[in-house]
Amino acid sequence: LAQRGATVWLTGLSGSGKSTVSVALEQMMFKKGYLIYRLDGDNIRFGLNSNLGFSAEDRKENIRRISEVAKLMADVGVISTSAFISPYIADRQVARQIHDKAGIPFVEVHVDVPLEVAEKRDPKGLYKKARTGEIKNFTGISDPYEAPETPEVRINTDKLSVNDCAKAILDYLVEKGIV
Ligand code: GGZ
Repeated sequence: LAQRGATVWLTGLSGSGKSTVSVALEQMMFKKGYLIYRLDGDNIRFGLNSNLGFSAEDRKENIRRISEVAKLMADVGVISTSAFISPYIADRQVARQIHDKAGIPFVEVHVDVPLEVAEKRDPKGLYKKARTGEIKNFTGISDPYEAPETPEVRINTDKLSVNDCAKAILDYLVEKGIV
C-alpha cells in the first residue's frame, strides 16, 4: 500500500449530516485511489455493537469498540471514517488516546449544525418521537451533546454543500500530510 492509515472521526447530532458527508468523502478519496472504509450505524450498530443501546454506558462502549476497530484498520493502512454522534467529550478523548498511543493520525471533525436545523430535517422522524417521549434519551432533546471545543475541522452542512464539506476534510488531510 502506498498510503498510511488514519481515522477521520465525525461527531455531531442525529441529522447533522455525518453519514452523508462521509459517503461523499469516501467517494472523493476512492476516486483518487485511496483505500477507505466507512464505519457507521448501518455496519456497526447492526453488527458488532448490536447488543448496545443508548445509555451513557452503552454509548461509551459503542465508541470504545469503534475506536479499536478504526485503529485496527489503520494498522493495515486503511483510512477509515467514523460517523457516530459520539456525544461525550470523555468518550471521544478515549478514541483519540487509542490512536495517539498507536501513532495513528486522528482527525476530529465537528459536523456542526444548530439543533433546530437537525430537528427540522428529521429524516427518520426520530426527533418527533423524542419530543413526544416515545424515544427516551435522545441526543439534543433529552440527552446531552457535548460539542468539541477544538476539533481539527469544523463543517457546517447548513452553510456548505455536502461536497464542499467533504472537500474541506480532504484539504485538511492533504495540508497536514496525512494523505
Ligand atoms: C440518539 C438515536 C437514539 C437516541 C436511536 N439518541 O439519525 P440516526 O438515528 O440514523 O442516527 C442516530 C443513531 C445514533 O447512533 P450512534 O451510534 O451514532 O450514537 S452514539 O455515538 O451516541 O453511541 C439515530 C439513532 O441511532 N438513535 N436512538 N436515543 N440517536
